[in-house]
Amino acid sequence: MSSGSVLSKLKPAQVIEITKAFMEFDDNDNGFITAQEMKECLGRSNVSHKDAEINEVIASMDANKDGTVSYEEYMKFMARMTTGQSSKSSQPPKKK
Ligand SMILES: [Ca+2]
Ligand SMILES: [Ca+2]
Repeated sequence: MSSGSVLSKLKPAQVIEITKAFMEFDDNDNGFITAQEMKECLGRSNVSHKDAEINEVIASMDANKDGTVSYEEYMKFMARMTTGQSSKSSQPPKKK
């Protein structure tokens, strides 16, 4: 069951934006983002990044810890980011 309450807070335009970004990241169109794909995508757009940071972002999105980020995991993560209090995103919550 996929209907999360966070998702319903997003505006349709935001959902479209976020979905587009997902498709950009998902280079081989299999519906999952890997750290590798995200690194390559950022590399293509000349966004400077550290591998360790990407790994961290992927890990924080990867709710079921299978090493890839599904569309659903990604959407939930982005929904939290988008609807959360702080709009600046680069500080993933520290978890023990
Ligand atoms: Ca993929
Ligand atoms: Ca996953």
